[in-house]
Amino acid sequence: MSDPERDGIPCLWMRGGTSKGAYFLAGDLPSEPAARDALLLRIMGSPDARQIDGIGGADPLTSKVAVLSPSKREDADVDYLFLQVFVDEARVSDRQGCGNILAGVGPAAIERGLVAVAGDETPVRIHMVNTGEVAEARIATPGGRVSYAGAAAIDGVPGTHAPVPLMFTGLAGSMCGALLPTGNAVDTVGGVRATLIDNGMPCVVMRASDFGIEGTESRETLEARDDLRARLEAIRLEAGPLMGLGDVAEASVPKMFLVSPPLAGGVVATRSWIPHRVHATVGVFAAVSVATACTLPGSPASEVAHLPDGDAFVVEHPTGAAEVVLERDPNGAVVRAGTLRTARKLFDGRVFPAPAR
Ligand code: NQM
Repeated sequence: MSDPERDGIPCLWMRGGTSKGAYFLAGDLPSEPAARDALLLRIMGSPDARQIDGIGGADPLTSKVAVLSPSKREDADVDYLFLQVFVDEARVSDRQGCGNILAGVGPAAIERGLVAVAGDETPVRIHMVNTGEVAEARIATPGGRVSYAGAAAIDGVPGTHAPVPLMFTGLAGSMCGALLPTGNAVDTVGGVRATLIDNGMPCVVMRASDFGIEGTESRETLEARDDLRARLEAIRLEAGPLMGLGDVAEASVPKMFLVSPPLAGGVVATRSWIPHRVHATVGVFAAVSVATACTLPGSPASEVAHLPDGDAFVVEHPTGAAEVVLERDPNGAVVRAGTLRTARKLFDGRVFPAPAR
C-alpha cells in the first residue's frame, strides 16, 4: 500500500488566472472528505501563517486546490471540485468556487488525459461541482499538446500567455438560490446600504465612501486597517444568513466589496475582502457578481459605476483591471457571462505531505 509521506502524491502545481494552486486527480486523494482535507492541510503546510512546511504560498490566493475527475454528466467532460485551504487555520472549505483556478482546469484535464486534444483548440466543458454550473473553456492545443505560450495579458500576471476564454451560463444564485437572495437590490446591513448578490459568487457590495475610504487604496494599506476588517466581518456575519448561507463564521463567503468610481476608464473600482485578506486583483465570479450589481438601478454600485455602452464590463482592482462580458436579455437580466484568463503549468511531480500533527 502506498504511503503519501514516503511515496508522494501526483500533483500539478499551476497558475490559474491570478491565483495559484495544486491540481489533483480525485483518484489520487482519499475519497472521504475529512481524510482528504486533513491531507491537503499537510500538503499546503496549514495551519501556519508562512506555510513553511508545505507548498502553499502563505496567501489565500496561492493556497488553493482543484480536484479533477471524469464527469458523469452529459453536458460536461470533467468535474472540478474547488477547495480553499485556509492558511493560518486548520480548515478546508468547499463552500465557494473559484474562477481563477478554473482557468487551469482545462489544461490540467488535458495534461492528465481526462480530455482528448481536438485540433489546434480544444473545448473543455467543466462541471463546477461546488455550485453545479458548467463552464466552457477553450484551450490552445497546437500540435496535439497544451500550449501555454501566447499573446494574452491579464493584469496581475507579468508577461503574456495563451488565452483561456471562459464562458458561463446560469450563474445567478449559484450558492444562494437567487441572484438577489433577499429579493432586494438594496438592503441595510450593519447600518450600511448594501447589495447582497450572487451571480456566481456570493458578494456584499457597498460604497467605499460609506466606510470613509477612497476605495483605491493598496492591498497593504487596507490590510493594515484592523478596524475596517472588523466592521466588514460584522456585516458579513449578518449578511450570511440573510443570503441563505447560514452561519458563515467558518466560510470564505460572502466576499466583501467596497466600490468607488472608476479611475482608469473602467466601469467601477473595487477592493474585495475574500473575506479577511484583501484580494490582490479580483475573483472571476466575484467580478461577474459586482459588475451585475452595477447594472441594478438604485444599488450602491450603480451610484458610482460608469456603465458601458456594450457588454464589456471592465472591473478595476488593486493591480489593474479585469474585463467580464455580460450578455443580458431584453429585461436586463444577465443570461451569459464570460472572461479571458490565462494559465500556466509550473510544476508536475509528486508532492510530499508533512507528517500528521
Ligand atoms: O471569484 C479568490 C480568486 C478568488 C475567487 C477568492 C475567484 C472567483 O481570485 O471566481 O476567482 O475570492 O477567494 O482566485
